[in-house]
Amino acid sequence: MLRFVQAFFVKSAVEPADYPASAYPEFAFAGRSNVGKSTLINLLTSRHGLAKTSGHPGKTRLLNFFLIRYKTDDSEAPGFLQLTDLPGYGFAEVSQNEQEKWRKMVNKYFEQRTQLRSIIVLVDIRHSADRKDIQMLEMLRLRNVDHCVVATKSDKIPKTKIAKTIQNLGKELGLKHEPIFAVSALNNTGFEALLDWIHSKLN
Ligand SMILES: Nc1nc2c(ncn2[C@@H]2O[C@H](COP(=O)(O)OP(=O)(O)OP(=O)(O)O)[C@@H](O)[C@H]2O)c(=O)[nH]1
Ligand SMILES: [Mg+2]
Repeated sequence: MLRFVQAFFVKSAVEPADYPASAYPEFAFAGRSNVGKSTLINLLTSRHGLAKTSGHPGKTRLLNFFLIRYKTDDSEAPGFLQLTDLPGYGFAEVSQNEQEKWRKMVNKYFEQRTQLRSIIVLVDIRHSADRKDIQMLEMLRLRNVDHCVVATKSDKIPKTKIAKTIQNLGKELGLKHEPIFAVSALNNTGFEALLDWIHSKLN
């Protein structure tokens, strides 16, 4: 089992020259604005104000880097990894110019962040597959970037429908071997499977 024991905000950046210099394995959270990326980081780290969240989409505008000290059952020694909160996409009030800036910032990150292990793509469990999410997943496939999908806000649908809903969503999103997990920040459920998956990428 993987446990995050300490979490720190390192810095925000736009350009690769400003990314943290550390070479720890890194996992990034991507998805539409308001899907719950920052909330998920706070829950995984049990630090509620760590990543700034908001009821208004478009809260996170830069790449935000977090350093995590973790422990696993198989080792006494702590390890380190990093999480990156990516700014959300698909926010209607954003100008063309801003969208282009976003595209450049995220593309550079995918191309140049050498220790990037995997991307965690978040989708809202209530919505059917979204064009922007499909585009993001296609881009990750093309670039050969390892990834999984997390369906957020599972508290918004009946418990009995969760398994079938994520199975359908996975199909619609074109997932083949990549897993899809359902989580709820409200009920604090679904994180173990995601943590196990992150753990499996660490060696
Ligand atoms: N009911 C419920 N609400 C959630 C859950 N996760 C996030 N939210 C809410 O969704 C809203 C957006 O959450 P954020 O974490 O700020 O979303 P984000 O993806 O970081 O958004 P941007 O920074 O704009 O890209 C907040 O009001 C959260 O409280 C969840 O699992 N269940
Ligand atoms: Mg955010």
